[in-house]
Amino acid sequence: MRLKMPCITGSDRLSIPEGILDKLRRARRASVLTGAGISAESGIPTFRGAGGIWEKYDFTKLATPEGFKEDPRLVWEWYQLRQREMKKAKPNPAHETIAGMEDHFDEFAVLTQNIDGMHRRAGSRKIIELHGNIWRMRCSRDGTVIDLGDPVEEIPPVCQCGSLMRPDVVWFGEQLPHDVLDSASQAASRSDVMFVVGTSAVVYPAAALPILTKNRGGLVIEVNIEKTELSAYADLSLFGRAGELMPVLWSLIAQPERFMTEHPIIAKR
Ligand code: BV8
Repeated sequence: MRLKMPCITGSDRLSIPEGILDKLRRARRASVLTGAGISAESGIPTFRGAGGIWEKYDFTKLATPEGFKEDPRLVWEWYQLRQREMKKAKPNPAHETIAGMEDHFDEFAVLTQNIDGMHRRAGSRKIIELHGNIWRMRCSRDGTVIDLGDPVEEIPPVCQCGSLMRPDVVWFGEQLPHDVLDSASQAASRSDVMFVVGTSAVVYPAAALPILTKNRGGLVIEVNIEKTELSAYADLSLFGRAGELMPVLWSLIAQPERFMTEHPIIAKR
């Protein structure tokens, strides 16, 4: 059942079929799969869509091992630029809502494709970074990992062993670390509900995780400003900005009584 909702401002309208709402309120194990869309309202551009960074930059040259081999300086210029943007950005109400959901469930995990570190800055602890983190770099020869508090200064940075450092992210054509994929698949298959927020769901294996939840009888709730590859599989798609929808959706699920007082007309539906 998908509800086509115009772009929602604040909490003026959000109605969820009783059956789904009931299941959401009884769920004990949950996960949230996030993509670039959840950080859009923090001012971090998404990849696809209007103004997406892939419009300006060719990811085959910048987010692949081959691209790094060919021109490591160009690749670092790009990651340095993104670090500077991400440093300026702040978590938004969608990140904060997800951080607040963690202790409500017996099992909970944020499965993020984002390398921006925003979920941790918002207070989430149970985070699986599927594609790595821009605030770490590692030696391209011996794998030594260095944490970065600030954007890199000298580019390309060099390891004390003399080899080039590379961003500690997963590039296209590279496998996700086994432990990361295993724990993400575990979390997805054990979830009573997976919220899928701000992703176009076209990059694999991340895009396959909601299907794992669905195949195990779990609910898939999509939050996006538009339809995606996943909408056909979702039990419910809520169309609107994550920073506006997530707080309302969560208060409807977790504090029905408070929601009733705050939104009496809606909740009765
Ligand atoms: C691998 C880190 C083994 C670096 C990234 C099966 C089928 C087809 C292809 C493949 C396949 N299996 C493997 C592949 C190849 C490839 C792949 O999936 N290609 C795609 C393009 C088809 N996958 C891989 O290479 C993976 N490795 O599989 O290894 C292997 C290898 C080779 C061949 C076979 C097997 C590694 C993938 C990881 C790559 N690294 N990032 C960096 O960031 O620099 S991926 C990067 O792009 C992001 O991490 C993210 O995953 C993806 C972008 O997607 P989104 O985050 O969803 O962002 P997007 O802009 O697309 O969408 C934003 C959405 O938000 C939109 O829907 C928009 O409407 C919405 N939105 C916007 N604003 C808001 C909003 N929603 C709500 N509120 C708002 N305000």
